[in-house]
Amino acid sequence: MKIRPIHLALLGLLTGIPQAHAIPLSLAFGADASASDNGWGGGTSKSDLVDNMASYYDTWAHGLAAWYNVGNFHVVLDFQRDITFNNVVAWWHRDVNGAAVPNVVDLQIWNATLLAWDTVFSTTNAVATLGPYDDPTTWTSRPTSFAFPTVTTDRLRMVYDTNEIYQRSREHAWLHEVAVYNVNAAPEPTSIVLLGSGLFCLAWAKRSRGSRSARR
Ligand SMILES: [Ca+2]
Repeated sequence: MKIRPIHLALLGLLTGIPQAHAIPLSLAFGADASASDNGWGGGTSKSDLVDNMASYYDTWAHGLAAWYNVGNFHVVLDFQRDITFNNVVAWWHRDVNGAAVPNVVDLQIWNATLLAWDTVFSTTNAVATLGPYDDPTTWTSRPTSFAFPTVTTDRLRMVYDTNEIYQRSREHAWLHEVAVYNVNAAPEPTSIVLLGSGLFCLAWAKRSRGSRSARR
């Protein structure tokens, strides 16, 4: 019997295997993550911030939670190499209507000459960019997306104001992921070769079909 997607879906239902969602592959996947502190409660895992997962299926206890009203909280991602990017997507644990999402966010990159952080993006209205839950059936999160002119760096720091959250909603923020992307980047040479090969095959197939039709 030929295995079709419907068979896999039925197998998943019968065996209780969750259908894991996958966010686009982050350039920060596997980076070294550190933070202002070690988090608290179920949110004490810095490595969860760079595992390319916005939802979890085994337990609620994932990600990094900042305590209430402790001023600026920050997360540092050390990529261990220079990477180029222009978009950061922060995923916030099970937020309801932005109550536990910061409005005041700065993104900074490391300036190795001045030995200081350069701010490349600032907002006081991050909740306005809040997107839908990644997977509402499980321990999930919602994204805020920040776009800025393209930068190249080996370290990113995201700073957010916990006081602003507390004053607005008496909540605290809890990150599931800090994903990094280079949006609209020029395709890699390998992609161009693959695309070229695909176009050649398509043209060849069309020509073959045309020849067969002509012979009929
Ligand atoms: Ca994660």
